[in-house]
Amino acid sequence: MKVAINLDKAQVAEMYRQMALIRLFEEQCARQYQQGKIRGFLHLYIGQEAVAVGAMSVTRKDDYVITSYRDHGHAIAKGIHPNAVMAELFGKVTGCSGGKGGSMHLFDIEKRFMGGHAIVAGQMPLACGLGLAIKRKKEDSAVLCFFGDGAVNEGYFHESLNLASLWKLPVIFFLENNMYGMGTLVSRARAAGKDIYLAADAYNIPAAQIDGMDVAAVREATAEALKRVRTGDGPVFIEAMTYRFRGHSMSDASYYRESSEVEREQVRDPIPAFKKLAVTEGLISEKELAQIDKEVEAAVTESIKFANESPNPPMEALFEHIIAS
Ligand SMILES: Cc1ncc(C[n+]2csc(CCOP(=O)(O)OP(=O)(O)O)c2C)c(N)n1
Repeated sequence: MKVAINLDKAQVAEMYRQMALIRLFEEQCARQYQQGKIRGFLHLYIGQEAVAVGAMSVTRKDDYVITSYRDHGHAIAKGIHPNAVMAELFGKVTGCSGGKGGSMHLFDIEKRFMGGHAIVAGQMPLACGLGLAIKRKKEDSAVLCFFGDGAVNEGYFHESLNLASLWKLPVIFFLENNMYGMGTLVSRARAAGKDIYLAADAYNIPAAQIDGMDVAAVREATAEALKRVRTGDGPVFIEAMTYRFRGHSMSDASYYRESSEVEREQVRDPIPAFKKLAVTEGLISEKELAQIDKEVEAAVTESIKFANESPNPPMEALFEHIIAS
């Protein structure tokens, strides 16, 4: 991990708080799922927190974020209250999508969080649409579009990169390479093997590969990318090398990888690594970290209480928000 030298004390505390919050929130999600409180699909982001937190730490409120079904971390980092996320996972009316979206379809228009999309790569053309709207309105906000390594083999990926480059759209294409698309190792699914960021060159898009386990490196790369995107020079592609510590979803027993591989990767866990670095650099004390941990625990406990006590959507809402064609 690089030296977090460019961060001040407040930024370190906030980035640690966000990562710790997302981690604990999701550990509790797994528990709530096992207890039958959360149903349907549940894809945990555990291990990848540095990507969402590092990226979001330099965005503005008027920037858009759009992502895949593995969306809890992005939603919380974009500022959606944990209560509204947990309530959504419980299917309650107080959830950020009114209890009708669930884990894969978190949404909050006010926060400019445009989902939560279950179709692999489906968020990419939508990101281009958002970028086009920004451009037409002559605004200088940006779109951060997160996707996994499985998305890069879809047609949408190529069409989106092509159009975004051609039309100079203000989109950051943020690949979270966690090594697997469900149970398929990236090198088994992609002819060109590793270094996916090189694919952006075919579309004349500047690209970089970064350590996605280093929150400070993610922050720095995003800040750089935002500069270009805001000046109207077109999209940027970032490949963040990361790893998911849990299964693809709750029903995945992870038979496709050795547990020794997971243990080896856990040495790169972004949270203890950032903690250690920040303490060594004198940017935060063990006491301050413990206080943040306490606050995070209280926030997660509160989110479960809130979700438990919230009502289900009313019967009358059954036919609302349905598009018929
Ligand atoms: C178009 C499409 N094809 C297949 C699926 C089934 N599916 C769901 S998740 C997934 C793997 C995607 O992996 P990746 O993009 O690497 O994201 P990750 O799960 O690692 O975050 C697949 C194939 C789908 N949802 N949509």
